[in-house]
Amino acid sequence: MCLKSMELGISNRPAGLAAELKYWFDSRLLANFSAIPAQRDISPAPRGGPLSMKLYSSQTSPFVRIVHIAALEKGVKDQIEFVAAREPGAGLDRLNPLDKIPTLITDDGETLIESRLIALYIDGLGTPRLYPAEPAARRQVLQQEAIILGVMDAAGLRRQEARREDSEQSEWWIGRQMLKYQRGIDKIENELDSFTDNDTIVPFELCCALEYLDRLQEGVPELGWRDGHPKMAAWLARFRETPSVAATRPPGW
Ligand SMILES: N[C@@H](CCC(=O)N[C@@H](CS)C(=O)NCC(=O)O)C(=O)O
Repeated sequence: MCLKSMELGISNRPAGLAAELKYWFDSRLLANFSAIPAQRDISPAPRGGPLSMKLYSSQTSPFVRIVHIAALEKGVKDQIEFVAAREPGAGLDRLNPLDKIPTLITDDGETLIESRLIALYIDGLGTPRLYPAEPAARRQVLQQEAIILGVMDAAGLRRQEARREDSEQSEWWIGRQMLKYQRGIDKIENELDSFTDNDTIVPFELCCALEYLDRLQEGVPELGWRDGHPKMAAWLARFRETPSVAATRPPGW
């Protein structure tokens, strides 16, 4: 491989190649240093092996929960080490400039941010199911996902505003977020069958969103969604018993 194409390779897969080079380099150094047990402490976990990926997470993040469910549904949860992102020294800000969870380090050493990108990556580790391959069906899933995650973002921003001093809160900003939130959940209620009558990521995301809204509503009552959305409430009562959903419910939820 010529230098130019190596450089291109590096720019395409910076973290992965860098990790591989470091591994090779460290292995060579340690092989010449007999006092250190050869490789045992430095070998990366085998690709696809137990704990070969790292997920920066917290127990209560609904966005992390989506990724966790995707991993369970795809049977790759054992490959993921969950790292408490908010522990001192976790260093998430050096990996993700947005300093947000979820952030995934793949077994290639690549850093992926945003729940939807990570869930897409996890789905691609086996035969895609959570995001259908057929273009029209895939677009529909991505569109419905955008609405659900958008509702979560708007509700989260509304909740954050409530944490500011009363005098600092913006009525204009609150109104904007509440409109997005209300239009979003109304749309989902009206099209509930299309959001839930399938085997994709969408019902799982909707469940994570609704249980998250239930928690936010404890601090901001206007984020309550159950009144006026009876179809969603009845659906959630059934779907919340799905094993991967029940297994990832934060304690106390
Ligand atoms: N759009 C992002 C949202 C992720 C997000 O907002 N995560 C929260 C925790 S639930 C976070 O890390 N917030 C820290 C911050 O915004 O500084 C995604 O889908 O991953």
